[in-house]
Amino acid sequence: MPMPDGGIIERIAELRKDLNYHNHRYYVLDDPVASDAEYDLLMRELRSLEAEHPELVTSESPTQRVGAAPASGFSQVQHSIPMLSLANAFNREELEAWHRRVKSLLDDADFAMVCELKIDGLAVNLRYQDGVLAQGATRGDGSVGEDVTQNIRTIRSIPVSLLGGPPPHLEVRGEVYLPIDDFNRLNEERARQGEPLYANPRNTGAGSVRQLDPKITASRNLQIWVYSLGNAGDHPKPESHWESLEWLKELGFRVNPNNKLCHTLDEVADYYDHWLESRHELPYETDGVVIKVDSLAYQDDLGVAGREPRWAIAFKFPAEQAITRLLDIRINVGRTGSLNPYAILEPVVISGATVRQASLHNEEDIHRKDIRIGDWVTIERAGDVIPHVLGPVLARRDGSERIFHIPETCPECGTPVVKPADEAMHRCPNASCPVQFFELLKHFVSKGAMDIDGLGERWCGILIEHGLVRDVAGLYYLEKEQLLRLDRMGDKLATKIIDNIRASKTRRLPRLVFALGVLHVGSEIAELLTQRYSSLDELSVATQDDLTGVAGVGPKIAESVVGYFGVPHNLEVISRLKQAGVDPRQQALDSVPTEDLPLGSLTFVITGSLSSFSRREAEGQIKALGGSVTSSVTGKTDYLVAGESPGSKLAAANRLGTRVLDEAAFLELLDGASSKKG
Ligand code: 1X8
Repeated sequence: MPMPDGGIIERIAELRKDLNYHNHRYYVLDDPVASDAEYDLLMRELRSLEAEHPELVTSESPTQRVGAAPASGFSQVQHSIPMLSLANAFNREELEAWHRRVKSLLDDADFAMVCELKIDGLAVNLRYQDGVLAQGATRGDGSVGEDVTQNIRTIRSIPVSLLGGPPPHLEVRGEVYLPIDDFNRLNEERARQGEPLYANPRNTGAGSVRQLDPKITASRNLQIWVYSLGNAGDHPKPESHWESLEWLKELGFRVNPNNKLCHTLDEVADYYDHWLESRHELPYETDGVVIKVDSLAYQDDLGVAGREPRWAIAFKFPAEQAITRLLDIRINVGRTGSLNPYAILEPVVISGATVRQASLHNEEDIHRKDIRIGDWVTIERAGDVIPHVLGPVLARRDGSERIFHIPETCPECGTPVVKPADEAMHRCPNASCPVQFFELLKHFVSKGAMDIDGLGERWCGILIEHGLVRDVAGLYYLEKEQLLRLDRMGDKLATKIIDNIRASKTRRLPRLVFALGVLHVGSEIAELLTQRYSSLDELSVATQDDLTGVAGVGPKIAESVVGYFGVPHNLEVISRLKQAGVDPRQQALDSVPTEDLPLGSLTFVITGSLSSFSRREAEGQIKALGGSVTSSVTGKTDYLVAGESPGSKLAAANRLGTRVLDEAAFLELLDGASSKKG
């Protein structure tokens, strides 16, 4: 049914208005008036009209929340008004001292205060131009943040166009957070996939906002609480903070309903006490209460001291501790054979979560803190998944407590345990210790090592359990039929695993050296070693003296490498790897002129943090392929490698037109270059 053009434009405008309205009811007010089906119908109609008329698509259309392609980095944003920090109070006395000081600065006037929850999330500044979301930025250092607009756009409780009569220029501030339930679901999923768990909702939420790919941000169900009005241009400001919060609500922002206008310090203290008790009923994490002088004129009078406004204070909740019985200390054997002690606790609830285990560092630390089995101990959960044991409650000892000793033999395989004099950890020296082998196999197939996709933790365990692999070389002798006999293994996955195992045969030598799991040989050291030794054979006959001659390799590493190749079992594994065709070679660096290497004469600058390796490892890889690494971006820089939170170097690169590589592009470049190097 063709409509006249004007009709289409009108219909699109109407659909957007309706969708924004329903969006606000659902995501901001948590009070929907349309069913999901009705909402979907409107969205579908808008999508199809926009598909027919792509020229009518605008960035603030409700269809455009997840449209953006992955970015190569974030550019910097200078905040028009600095984003301040808050002074802290840790007890009632400090709160009273703050109140007295404010009162005296205000010539003894009475003043109202607004109490708000302090959200443990990521502070952002949102800028609206003519009522349309124009920019979302992180706090950064308070003066300069990162432009995360495309990610902010995916957060449904952040309006893309404002309701009512917004001023031409408006900035607001708030805290973006990941709800606790969503955090737990995400971690459950990661546990199923055998991936390492995220530590806490705060870091995970912040990491999600600073994702280069907005699709990942969109998948995280982030939320916002808007807590202050920022730069509003020439628009007349409300008289009080409380009124500005009311106005922000009218404009469509999600403002916390638990905010409270208080007139006395006792009311403030009651608010704090209430939330200290009830904070765990909230679906998000809080770490205190923020108290703000309500009158904006008084706020101006009070001003800022350093980076902290005198008119506000954060009254922090105490760190969450609990006291419980330490029932036992058990050992978990790590990949390199380290014996890691951990505490089994009488279950206790902290921060709304039941805690049954806590980490302990090593025997020495346990003895230094005098922690004994049977002790009552204080444990602390500082926003982390795994709490730690602070120490014993000595007054509660009755003499039945037992001093803990690391066992003399490995609890997994019975091999006598060793403790190198210069290390804190005890180790099981048996490389075929079953638990160690499980950890080693997981490491061997992991991304930074041989990168065998499809072989997650679960399948590693199953392969070992069924005796299909007894050492890492065993992977290369696996046959598809053997895999197909396993429960829940389909043809598609079996094919993928076998293909990926085969593909891993051509990984570069430093990756293989790293994958072997030699104690103290991380990916960076592997890179250094293979700049000198061009094959496993050469490396395996290097002496302690030869090895310490390699820059960056000290006696501890050299001893470990010599020790590794001195174990007959390890030599056998290497020989089986070679037989299976896993024997990468690379020319040693000192025998090839740098300019003949694939990255020869190219200059790199690295900024921000990379997830696959440390800064030094990345440098090592670039140098191994003949490139050079410098610290600042100039006209001579060929590439800027930009990890997460890249900072000012990215801005410089953009200014100079330097090519910018995100982590994925950088990995691709390295892989391409190293295959050329052959
Ligand atoms: C930080 C936070 C503020 C509020 C809530 N959560 C935070 N993390 C609030 O005002 N309700 S204010 C603030 C700051 O000014 N640094």
